[in-house]
Amino acid sequence: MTLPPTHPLVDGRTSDAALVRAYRGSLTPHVPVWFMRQAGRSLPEYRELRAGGDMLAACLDPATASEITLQPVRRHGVDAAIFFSDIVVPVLLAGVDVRIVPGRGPVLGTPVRTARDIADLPELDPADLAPVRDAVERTVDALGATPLVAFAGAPFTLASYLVEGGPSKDQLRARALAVADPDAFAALLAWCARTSGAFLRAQVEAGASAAQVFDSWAGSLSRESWRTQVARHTARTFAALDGLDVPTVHFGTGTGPILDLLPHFGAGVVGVDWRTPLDEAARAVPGWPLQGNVDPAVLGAPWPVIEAHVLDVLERGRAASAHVLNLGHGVPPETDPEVLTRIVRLVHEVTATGAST
Ligand code: 1CP
Repeated sequence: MTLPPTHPLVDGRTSDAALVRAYRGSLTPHVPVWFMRQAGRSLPEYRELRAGGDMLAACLDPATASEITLQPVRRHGVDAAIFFSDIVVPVLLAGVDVRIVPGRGPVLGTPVRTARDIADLPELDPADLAPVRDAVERTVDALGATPLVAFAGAPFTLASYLVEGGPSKDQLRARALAVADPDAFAALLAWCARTSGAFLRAQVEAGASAAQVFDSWAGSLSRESWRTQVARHTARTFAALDGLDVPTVHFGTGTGPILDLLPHFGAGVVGVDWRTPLDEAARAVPGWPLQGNVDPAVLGAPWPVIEAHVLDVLERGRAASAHVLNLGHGVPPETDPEVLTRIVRLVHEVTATGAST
């Protein structure tokens, strides 16, 4: 299926947006900017709306998920919305017992540790993604010319939560499974790729104008393990979008050693964490649009320090064929939202020459 004529990328609502143009490597009137985890705990209006309610229930209530997605767009004037959901939403919708524990993250009722556990994982029925489609449709209607970014977890990042049973420091059990039982590990990654892929495709079909895969924990793997055991499954997540012509972004943390490999596995744009300067990243992936990479640790500093850092990121980003300013990872919950608004203004002002790429 190709995108329907009423899709915002097709009917022209977002096809000329700075974000979409930059992701496609075209000239933009200013460097576009959005922030990973821009929706969420840094915003008082989010805390008020959530007020102790269950996180996954909020994700599955279309009106709530849509409102939370729109909050940072209204407040900061960012160039994109990122759909408010979580990488484990499709896992829950497949029928796996998973919760999000406040202050901690996704926790499994029963971790998935053996070949038997993996074979028993239920398949996601795409019809069960209806609340996701509904939330995306409402959001896209409200956004008008601002593009919505769809997202999903990359197979290894999702698999880490399933195997570990929750957040972990270095994904040791997941990496141990890769060594102890490579076939079971491959079967698990294939399940994750199907599940994440269906989640991503549903968002794009419902109106998202770009798609980002979060390979957040790719950096805990060796280059060799990522290349030989994981990369083809990440590529399958992107391949779920076959036939839908939307720009795609691959983001991970600690991916410095594998940056040069990323463009070969399905993404058109490379997201860079805070560890690799963008000019260095541009040398690793010459000609590719880059997204990043303001250090989240800088957001609590006095404004002149933040400003100097953002200007440095912009300067280094000029080495790329196109640049979308973002953070090198998510917004820390304690961030003063006023700082994010000031960054958006700064980026728009200093790059509004009409000649930025
Ligand atoms: O603006 C946005 O980006 C909000 C939408 C969003 C996204 C893109 C949420 C809401 N989660 C995610 C993706 C996500 N979830 C990733 C990939 C991005 C990244 O690397 O940060 C990962 C790894 C998760 C898993 C997860 N969910 C964690 C991390 C746990 C760990 O291992 O360190 C946490 C804390 C959650 C819960 C969660 N998801 C989202 C929010 C706002 C929250 C906090 C819930 C709350 O209010 O308590």
